[in-house]
Amino acid sequence: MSNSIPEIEDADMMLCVGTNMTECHPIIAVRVKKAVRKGAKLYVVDPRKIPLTEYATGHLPLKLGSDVALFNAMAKVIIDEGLADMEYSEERTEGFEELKKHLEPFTIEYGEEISGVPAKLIRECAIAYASAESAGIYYTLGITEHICGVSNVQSLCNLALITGNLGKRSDGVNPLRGQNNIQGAGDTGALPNNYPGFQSVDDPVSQAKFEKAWGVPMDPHKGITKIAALDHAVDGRIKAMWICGENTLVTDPDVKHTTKALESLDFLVVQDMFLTDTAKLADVVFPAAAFTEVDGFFTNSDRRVQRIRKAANPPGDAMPDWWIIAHVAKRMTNDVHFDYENSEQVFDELASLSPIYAGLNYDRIERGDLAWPVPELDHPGTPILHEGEFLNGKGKLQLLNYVPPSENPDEEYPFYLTTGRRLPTYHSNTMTGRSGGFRILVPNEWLEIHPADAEKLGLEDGDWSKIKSRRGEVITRVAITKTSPRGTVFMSFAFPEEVMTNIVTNPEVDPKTETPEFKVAAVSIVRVEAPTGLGASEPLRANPDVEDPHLG
Ligand SMILES: Nc1nc2c(c(=O)[nH]1)N[C@H]1C(S)=C(S)[C@@H](COP(=O)(O)OP(=O)(O)OC[C@H]3O[C@@H](n4cnc5c(=O)[nH]c(N)nc54)[C@H](O)[C@@H]3O)O[C@H]1N2
Ligand SMILES: Nc1nc2c(c(=O)[nH]1)N[C@H]1C(S)=C(S)[C@@H](COP(=O)(O)OP(=O)(O)OC[C@H]3O[C@@H](n4cnc5c(=O)[nH]c(N)nc54)[C@H](O)[C@@H]3O)O[C@H]1N2
Ligand SMILES: [Mo]
Repeated sequence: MSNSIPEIEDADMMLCVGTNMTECHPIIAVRVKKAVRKGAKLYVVDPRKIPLTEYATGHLPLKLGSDVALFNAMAKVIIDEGLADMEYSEERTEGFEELKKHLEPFTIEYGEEISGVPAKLIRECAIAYASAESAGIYYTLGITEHICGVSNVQSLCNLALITGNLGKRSDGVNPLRGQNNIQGAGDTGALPNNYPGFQSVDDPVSQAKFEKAWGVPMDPHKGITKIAALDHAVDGRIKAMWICGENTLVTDPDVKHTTKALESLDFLVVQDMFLTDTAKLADVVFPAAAFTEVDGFFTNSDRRVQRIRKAANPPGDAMPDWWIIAHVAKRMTNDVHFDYENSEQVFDELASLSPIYAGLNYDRIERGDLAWPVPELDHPGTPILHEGEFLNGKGKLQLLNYVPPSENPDEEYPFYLTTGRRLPTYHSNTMTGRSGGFRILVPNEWLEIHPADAEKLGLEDGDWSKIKSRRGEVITRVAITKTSPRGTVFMSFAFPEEVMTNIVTNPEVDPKTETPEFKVAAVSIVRVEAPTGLGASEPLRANPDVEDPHLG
């Protein structure tokens, strides 16, 4: 995030895009609700009527994958109405005139035609965003898990840059990070293109620095993404794989392809807390300790570096992840660099090699209130990025075009399927599925479908249906609800033992990030008889229309 979480409650305007915050980031959503209570405007851009819309000044229910058309139209309104911050644009950005010209065809009428959001509402939202003193953008997977994910994000950056809403309190462009320590994983170099501290692997200065520190030559080439690695497992270029903390078989798109990839490997290692579907395919399984069973550090969504502390002993042979990796590495290389005695030594090495962590140590992160960059030991941290200037010079405005999703409804597959999360379950349910309480809240999967679509298909609430895409098919119950718009259905992926949702999802990726288009697949839906064996008697499910428990 460019800004810190507590600031959100002082925003004057919040633009929440493709983020089902009350279910997926409930703690952050509390700040949004507080801001609304203090009088802030809230606009929600999401195809579905998610619980956050209950608090919204306006809900823009756009068609799947049409964000660029919508945000370009908003940018044009802002410029045409004279609401752009010209001083900021001149001082801190480049390409304003080019953007203005590029946006000429992106009228609000065109925006309406592509996104389905009424032109008037697009205009209202644009004016509210541009006229607010501090307007923050918050987004999550609804815009990144598309073949146009990068363009989607850049179209939001354009809005922030032309209105000067980047670099001060309660504004910014804020991706809410997904898993608890996904930010920390990136910080420590678990990315194909960076050393720890986001230092590029193809930068000779960084290469020299890490060669000196680690005493071995660095590979000067960027690595590949997981998506590419699975493809290479199929084509035989990759023979062995080590999967740490991921249930890849269940959570990657196109399960048939993933299964083939993992089965093609000569050697698979899985490091997990549980014997997951992925771990069952492994030659070696390393039992990992849970976050409550280890000492270490996590970096959260707003870049605050925090200690985690051991509260219980791990069961059986389970060991901390860093310990397992270091011990295998030591046996492979006999390199003394892997002789860490504790997680603090790992942290100190990270800080010594990464300028953004240079001013941190275990004492300084004791209270967990410092956001990186923290370049020196007496530095107070940087809760707000880009204050006064951008690190890389000027903010470049991007000339973006609308690109439709890679699959769109046709006669054979007449519905859009979008997938995501529900509050009581976490991803493949390996963890939440082990708790009885969660099972009461969400006992099984269901397909969320609009009443008009259900009627056309002869479906009644609780009926069983077959959802089929170009990749394969699954069977699940249906829940009739107005949460999803007509023509678009929704499923989670939390019950793989019954409904392997990712059999049907679309493996097409954004060409820059190789993030799959989990958010759009074309599917057909037909009513089927209840399968024997599965949930035999009464259809079990929680009612999705029940009020948001966080209301009020
Ligand atoms: N309870 C719970 N919380 C979680 C998780 C969990 O599994 N369970 N997972 C965590 C992780 S790793 C992540 S990444 C986050 C994900 O957090 P979110 O991204 O908020 O969750 P999703 O449900 O995947 O999808 C978000 C929204 O995108 C909308 N959407 C779909 N297509 C489009 C589109 O084309 N445009 C726009 N504007 N919106 C669209 C969907 O309707 C949905 O409401 O949640 C984190 N928090
Ligand atoms: N259809 C569809 N598919 C999606 C998405 C979607 O929106 N739609 N979203 C995608 C996104 S954003 C994400 S993040 C992925 C999530 O995909 P995964 O990360 O594969 O999902 P999880 O079920 O959370 O699996 C995490 C695994 O880590 C293990 N684990 C937990 N803690 C530790 C630990 O400390 N150490 C080790 N070694 N293991 C641990 C858990 O037991 C679990 O098996 O799913 C992706 N897949
Ligand atoms: Mo995620």
